[in-house]
Amino acid sequence: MKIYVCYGTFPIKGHGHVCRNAHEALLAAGYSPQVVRSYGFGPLPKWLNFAKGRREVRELTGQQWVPVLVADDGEVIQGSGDIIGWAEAHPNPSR
Ligand SMILES: N[C@@H](CCC(=O)N[C@@H](CS)C(=O)NCC(=O)O)C(=O)O
Repeated sequence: MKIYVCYGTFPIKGHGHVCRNAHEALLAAGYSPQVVRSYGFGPLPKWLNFAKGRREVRELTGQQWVPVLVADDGEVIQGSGDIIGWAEAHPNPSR
């Protein structure tokens, strides 16, 4: 399992941030996803979002905002709300 995030999963002003929230939901569901830092910034034009992670996000989703989850079966889930919903609906059966 991979989660593409911006620059990390750090809290922002003690409130978390969307990449962190999605990552935390996966941990709470019993997963240890590979974290891929995508760098760049979603609203920027494509040519400024040249990092490998950001390119992979575009290939997977046709857009370049993170967070994006790639589940072990290859399912791609975009957006923190949908990732959190997926984590809650799919607790890791082998934990
Ligand atoms: N509605 C989206 C918002 C995504 C969002 O705001 N992502 C933050 C991640 S820190 C951001 O700044 N994204 C710009 C980017 O992709 O770098 C979600 O909840 O996932």
